[in-house]
Amino acid sequence: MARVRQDHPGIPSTTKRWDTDVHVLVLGGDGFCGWPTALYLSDRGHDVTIVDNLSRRGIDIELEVQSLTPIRPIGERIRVWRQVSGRDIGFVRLDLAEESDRIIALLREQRPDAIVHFAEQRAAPYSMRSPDAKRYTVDNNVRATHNVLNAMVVSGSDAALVHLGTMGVYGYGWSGSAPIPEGYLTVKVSTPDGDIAREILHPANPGSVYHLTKTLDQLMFSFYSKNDGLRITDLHQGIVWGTQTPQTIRDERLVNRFDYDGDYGTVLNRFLMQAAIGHPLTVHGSGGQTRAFIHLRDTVRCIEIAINAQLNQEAGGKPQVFNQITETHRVCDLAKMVSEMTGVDVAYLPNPRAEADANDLNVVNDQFLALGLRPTKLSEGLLEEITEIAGKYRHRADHTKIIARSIWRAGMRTSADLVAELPAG
Ligand code: NAD
Ligand code: USQ
Repeated sequence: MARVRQDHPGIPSTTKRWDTDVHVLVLGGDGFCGWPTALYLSDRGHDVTIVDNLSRRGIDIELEVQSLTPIRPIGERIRVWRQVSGRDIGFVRLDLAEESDRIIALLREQRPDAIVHFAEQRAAPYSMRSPDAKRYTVDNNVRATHNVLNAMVVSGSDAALVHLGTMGVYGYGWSGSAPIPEGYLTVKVSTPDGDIAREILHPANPGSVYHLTKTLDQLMFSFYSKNDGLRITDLHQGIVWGTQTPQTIRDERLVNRFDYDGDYGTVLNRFLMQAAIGHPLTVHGSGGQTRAFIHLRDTVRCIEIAINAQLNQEAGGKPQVFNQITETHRVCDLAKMVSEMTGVDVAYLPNPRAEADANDLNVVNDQFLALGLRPTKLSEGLLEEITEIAGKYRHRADHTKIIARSIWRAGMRTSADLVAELPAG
């Protein structure tokens, strides 16, 4: 049944074809994934507006660390993009967690066809570093997502909402011979009349307060799609590696951010940066943790594919879930690979996180492949990252920020504690 836009009675929300000049709001469009996505969509002919409160830049100041790459202020980024591409990108500075009325006004004014939601506090270690950081992560992420959903209902928006979720909602205790499905699990329920099959949201098993917020997001999506017929896609994305895309390399002032510190740096990008400065590669524990990965260039393509898929289906179904990953690796194997390419040693450090020392990970990612994604493999991009990004900007690295210090439980020790306990001299 076609849905009718509440403030446009009589205009049925029929399925649309993805086209050029589709109007997209990129929430969190100043961040690591959001900025290259905004440029990619703009380059593809879409009308892009970035919405961001610049909180990530504020956290850099709080942590006294900077992106390895010299990122420019958002206004300059947008001006340079106009110079090199001839295309405008809008920018609205707005806090999605705090300014619900402004979100409603924005949706009424701009009537986007699609909304891509990247705007959350996304670092697991940051979310575990202190009681304040835990509260901030929950308040920011849960309220931001709920405010967006509520604003869509109030403004009568039938935009395709594409949210960046995480593989971590499934946790790392299941897999093995039973592959992780895309969002939903069919279970057998025993009844007196025999077994019946039911499809449920895959059980959530978060490993940090940050991951917990993503599991709460999932429930909000289920409710709002059921109750209000919102069209929602949740992308369960793996760890993103890489830095640049064909758009961000057009001018050095468009360079993407590259986090390497113990809170925000993700494992593979950290290893690439560590190799470039000759720092031993910081494997937590045995390195038997298996995780899913995707290159940033594939992230931006997946967003467009997901919007297209959502716009081409009837509104009102359950949320679509895609596992946005292209390969899985053990942390120790990544370290070995980078070490063999560069000659840098591997250091096995006390693990500051409460996580399984080793796990299998078998993930279904059929939908994106069926929709045309051609993945960038690790083997194609690693060396380029080491030389063109980590090597080029290594002089900007603050070596004191590399070791991860956020601990999951009181009493856990990090390698920084162990070094501090060594006798002087
Ligand atoms: P990021 O921190 O670089 O970017 C997030 C952006 O959102 C920042 O620019 C920040 O200022 C903005 N933001 C945060 N809270 C906001 C608020 N209340 N109002 C307005 N703007 C706000 O993070 P990222 O690495 O680009 O990740 C983007 C999304 O993708 C996140 O939701 C994250 O959970 C998800 N994700 C990231 C990865 C990864 O490896 N980076 C992997 C899987 C999923
Ligand atoms: N790790 C190391 N050494 C390091 C850094 C990390 O061994 O120097 C280990 C961690 O202990 C963990 C694994 O590598 O076992 C992954 O850590 P990570 O920091 O690369 O990734 P994670 O904390 O899971 O978070 C990142 C993003 C998050 C996203 C998630 C996708 O910050 O936004 O949701 O990846 S996923 O892991 O698939 O859930």
